[in-house]
Amino acid sequence: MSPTPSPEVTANGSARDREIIAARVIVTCPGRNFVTLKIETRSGISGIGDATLNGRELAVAAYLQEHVVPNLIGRDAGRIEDIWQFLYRGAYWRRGPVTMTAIAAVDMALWDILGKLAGMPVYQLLGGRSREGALVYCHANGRDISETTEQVGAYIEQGFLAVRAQCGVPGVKKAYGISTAGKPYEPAESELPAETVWSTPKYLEIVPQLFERLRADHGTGVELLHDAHHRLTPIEAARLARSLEPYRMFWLEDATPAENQKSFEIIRQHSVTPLAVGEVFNSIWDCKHLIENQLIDYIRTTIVHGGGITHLRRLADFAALHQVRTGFHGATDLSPVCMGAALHFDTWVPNFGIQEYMFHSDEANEVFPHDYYFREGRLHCGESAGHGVTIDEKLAARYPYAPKQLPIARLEDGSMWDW
Ligand code: GCO
Ligand code: MG
Repeated sequence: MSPTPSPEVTANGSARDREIIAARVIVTCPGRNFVTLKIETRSGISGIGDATLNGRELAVAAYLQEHVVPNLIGRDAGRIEDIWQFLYRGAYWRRGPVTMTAIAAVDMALWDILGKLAGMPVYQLLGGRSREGALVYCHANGRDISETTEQVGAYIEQGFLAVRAQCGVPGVKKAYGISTAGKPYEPAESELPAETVWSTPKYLEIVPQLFERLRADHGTGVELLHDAHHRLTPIEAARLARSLEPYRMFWLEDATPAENQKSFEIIRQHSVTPLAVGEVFNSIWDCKHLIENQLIDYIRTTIVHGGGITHLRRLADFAALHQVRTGFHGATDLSPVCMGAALHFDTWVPNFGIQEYMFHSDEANEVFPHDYYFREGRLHCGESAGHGVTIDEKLAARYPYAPKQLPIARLEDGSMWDW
């Protein structure tokens, strides 16, 4: 029964040691749903990858279980690039959030395994440290401007150097980014999508007032960000971007939906407010025109939804050629596993901009023990081999999957709009 010896024998094990012998999908809900892929090798070393796609968790779990896992068994976990190409090109059906999230989970787990085999943190495998820590921004929100400015102040006190600010919109019942009283912000609240109502004119009235107040209250030392969450048409986005210029934004995010990448030209023609986009992108092709034409300043596509470290590295290098920097998505619906992997990437990538940091619940942090930590406005990845995040499977099993979907938005006349 002895298998053919592999020619690829290294100090850190042979291809036989690296052979993938098992892979399984773990779904858990410590406060919110997370999907994790765990890959095991013959050496006993295993790695994990995040596969969470908010509101569509089981689609990715099934894609992994049915179509990816059977293809992994018997492969050399060290052939990260080839496995990526196999899953991307080999599937015939390319791209899309489900496929790219599944590929990302495999890729993250393989980099984790490689790091453990090499005895190195992932950032070291990527080329080593470019900085001491990753500048992060957290989320401040409030029902009105006063509540928001108070929260911005509280985060500055805690050492944050950059804060995203959102506030309630008078006349709009459930504006994007505003928490339900006393709870941390978590938009996927119900089994079927909550219906929210949207008014762009009302929103455009309040946002410049919010940032005028924030600069008056907190000065110019703090970086301020805002997320329009795909609600505006290009010309409305241009108007907002221009009206925010006096407040020197770090960025205006998702000002308009980006399927039509050319639409960002309209915003650029009218404003010098820096633009960020890409949390819903899955590949370099979603932002090729945006980057090549320098229509954006920050690309937000992150490891879990963009095909993993292998594809993001390609995207970041392409962005660097055009002076576009990274600003990875980091909402709570991306698991601590993605955060760990992203922080290694952030520590290495030369064209780093900023990293989003929403705080996971204590339960989620217990299910996913990790070595990254916050200090003085920055997140720091740890020095353990791999990406530094593990899963407590016993604990995970105590939190069964609970179906939840993101809300939808309609205009005041009932027309469907972008949430
Ligand atoms: C952000 C995002 C989130 C998304 C969420 C959807 O900038 O963090 O816009 O708030 O809405 O990740 O699942
Ligand atoms: Mg966003």
